Parts: sequence; structure tokens; C-alpha cells
Amino acid sequence: MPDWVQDAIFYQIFPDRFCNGDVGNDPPGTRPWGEVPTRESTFGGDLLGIAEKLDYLESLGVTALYLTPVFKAPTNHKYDTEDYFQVDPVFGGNEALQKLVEKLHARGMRIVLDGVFNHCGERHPFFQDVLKKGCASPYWDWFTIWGTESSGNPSPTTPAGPASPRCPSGTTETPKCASTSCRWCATGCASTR
Ligand SMILES: [Ca+2]
Repeated sequence: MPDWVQDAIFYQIFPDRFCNGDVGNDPPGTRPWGEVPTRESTFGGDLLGIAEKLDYLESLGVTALYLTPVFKAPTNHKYDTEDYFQVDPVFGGNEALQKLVEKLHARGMRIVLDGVFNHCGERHPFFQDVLKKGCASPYWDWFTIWGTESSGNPSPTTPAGPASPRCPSGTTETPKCASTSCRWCATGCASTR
């Protein structure tokens, strides 16, 4: 664990629900701000909105942000990641993350991303390749699959794995996981989970 974490004051943010900085990127069906949320509802929060609240966060004594997943995914929580190299456009895309990082660094603040590299969404191309090719897929061993056939409707893998059947469980013991984490740290993010 890096030394700076010992004294850091983290503020965890669920981006869809924190602040809507750009109504132009709101997903279809976005609900009015302040409405009682449901499990699936979206409110249009994004990374520009977080950047607009940095004065407020700094006034609280916050020194580091910890964001729940921001990569492209169909749900509001984005734990069902489809593309680990693309910040979801509804959050402002990669450019918005880069600008947020720069604004945080200007204040001496850090950011940690919840990479959730231990599983992905069922739409992820590697899992789709497994569905298509079965054991012949080069990604077969990247997922936790019991038996000899994969399913487009994977079962939950709790307690050790994700609870959602939309999130097939995988392994982090792959070079791709390490390189993906490095890619985002290279943008200035302090770390990934
Ligand atoms: Ca928005």
C-alpha cells in the first residue's frame, strides 16, 4: 500500500447520482434530479459534474476520490463492464476523466478507479468470444466456468464472485488485467481496485 494512502481522506462517488454537469450526455430515460431512485434508474451524473464540485469536496477535507466503475457498460452502476479502455460516454468519455484528473492534481488531490477487473459484463468481447467458440476460445481460461459449456446467462458466483448473473466472473491473473490497470494509471490515476 503506498504511503500517501495512510493519511488520505477518501470520498466515494457513484457518478450517476452525484452531480449532472452536462445534460447533453444524459442517457435515454434519465430521471429528474431529486426523484426517488430505483435500482435501474439513471440521473445523468457525470465526471464534469464531479469536477464542478471540487471546491465543495476540498472544503470537506477530502484528499482523494474513489469512483465506482466508470467504464462503458449498459447499467447505471457499470460493474458489468463492456470496454475497460473507454470511459462511458454518459460520464463524458475518456476526455472527461483526463480533465478531472488534471483538475484534481492541480489541487494536490488524487483519484482511484474501481476497475473491477475480477469480472466483466456479459457484453464484453472476450466473454462473447467464449460464448461463440466455447473451449476453443483463447479467453476460455480467463473466466470461471464450471463444466465444458459457457452460457449467455451465467449463474451468480457468490460468495466469492459477483452476485449478478450479468457479470461473468473471471480471473485477474492475466497480462491483460495488468496492462489495463497500467493504462489508466498512466493517465494520472493514483491506482485501480
Ligand atoms: Ca450528464
